[in-house]
Amino acid sequence: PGIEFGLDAPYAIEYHDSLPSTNDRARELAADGADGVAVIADEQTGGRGRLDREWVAPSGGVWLSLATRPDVPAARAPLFTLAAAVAIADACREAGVDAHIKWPNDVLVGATSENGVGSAGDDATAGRGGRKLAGVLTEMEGEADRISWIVPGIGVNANLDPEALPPGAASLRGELGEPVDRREFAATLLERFDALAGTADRMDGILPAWRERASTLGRRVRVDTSNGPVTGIAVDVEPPGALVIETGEGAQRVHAGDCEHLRS
Ligand code: BTX
Repeated sequence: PGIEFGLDAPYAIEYHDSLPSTNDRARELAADGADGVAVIADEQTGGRGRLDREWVAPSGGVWLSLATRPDVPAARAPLFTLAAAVAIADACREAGVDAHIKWPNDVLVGATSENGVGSAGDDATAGRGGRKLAGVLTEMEGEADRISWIVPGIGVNANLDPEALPPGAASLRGELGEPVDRREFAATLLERFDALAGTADRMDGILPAWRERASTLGRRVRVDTSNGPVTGIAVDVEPPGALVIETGEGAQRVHAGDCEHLRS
């Protein structure tokens, strides 16, 4: 534990060869007062997705969680998830992979056409028309008016064989045909995230960047929310991260849920 990862980044780096989950370690650090530490592991043995789902995280990925204590109201927490998705998409593009964001937090590669040709099997979370390259799991604690800590957890399938991943997954190596420099990738990602997170108080710094990189807007979607499914055309994302869906019976805003891109 605590090996210097040797990154030139706006965060202190705590590198581990193996951890159950970088989010668990970053939560510990953040609850202890750490602000601005990136926990990175080569492998996770108990990686977590949203809603208690498993995140497969063998050696070769970029598994990274940030221990942060930003001075913003808890209602703005979704912005950090959007910022993480933008940072991932930008780092992927810099590495030469044309990645796009599916609301709110999946980074996908592959067909972006309306018909979603190239759909990734029957994994509903992978969504139509794209294979999942990365995901974000943000965890936080705090009062309504103030975040105590927030841990954006970022998982990118970097130098992995897609065969070793669940159906519907893609990796940078699989797309490029050669491995990426994970240090360089992580440094780009952290720099980008830091710049975006710094605009969270304005509410408007992250959304334009997100809109530009998203493949969800303009498409027919179904979002499974805790109140049931909402189907319609995704028309916009509004502060602090709600998806606006035109349902035919008026616009509905959804704040959380699994989004599937539908064939139109
Ligand atoms: P999610 O709930 O959107 O996606 C989880 C689903 O994605 C799984 O049910 C499975 O179908 C699929 N899946 C699992 N592993 C992979 C993979 N490696 N690539 C593509 N698809 C996969 C997304 O949750 C949030 C993931 C965050 C992961 C990071 S890694 C660093 C940090 N630590 C940790 O424990 N979680 C975060």
